Amino acid sequence: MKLIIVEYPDKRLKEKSKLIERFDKELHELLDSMYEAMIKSNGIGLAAIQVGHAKQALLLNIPDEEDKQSMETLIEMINPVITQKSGETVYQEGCLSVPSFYEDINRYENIIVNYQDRDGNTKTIEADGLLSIAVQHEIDHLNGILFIDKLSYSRRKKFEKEYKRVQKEKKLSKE
Ligand code: QAP
Ligand code: CO
Repeated sequence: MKLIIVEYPDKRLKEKSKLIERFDKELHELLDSMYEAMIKSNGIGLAAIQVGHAKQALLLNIPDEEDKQSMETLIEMINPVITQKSGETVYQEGCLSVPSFYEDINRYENIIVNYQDRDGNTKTIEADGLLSIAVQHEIDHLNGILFIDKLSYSRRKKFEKEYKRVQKEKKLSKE
């Protein structure tokens, strides 16, 4: 399956993703293709809606201490729910669907998440640090929320102006 990453301001990014009920070959193929798309684009997290599938599936691949990404540290979450959250943290986030932009975003420091794996087994994970931030960012995608939706009015206006300028430049450089 060849997947293309959907970019802002594509309306699909505002869709709410649906619960996954069938843990079949079709789901496994989607997850495998999402992994390929994420690694090829240098991402550490990807939600299914970012490749046009409104299903509650996401991937996380946080680099290790040596800044290496590997299949062993890949986490696949189906139907994730945050059951506990505490503390506060700020991180300069980016998103494969909002290329070339990074902004400081407030998140919870610690979270507990219930989810299912690709075979439908129930799992619980306690996360802090970058993993916690990434999970919150990706679960926002399942609810149609982008990190730029969390900016103040003035920072959002600055972003829109800057983003349009960069999109125009990109278009010109392709011609
Ligand atoms: C979400 O983000 C995230 O603009 C994953 O040109 C963000 O993988 C998790 C990327 C912050 C934790 C902290 C963005 C790649 C990748 C770009 C990504 C770009 C190339 C973003
Ligand atoms: Co994102």
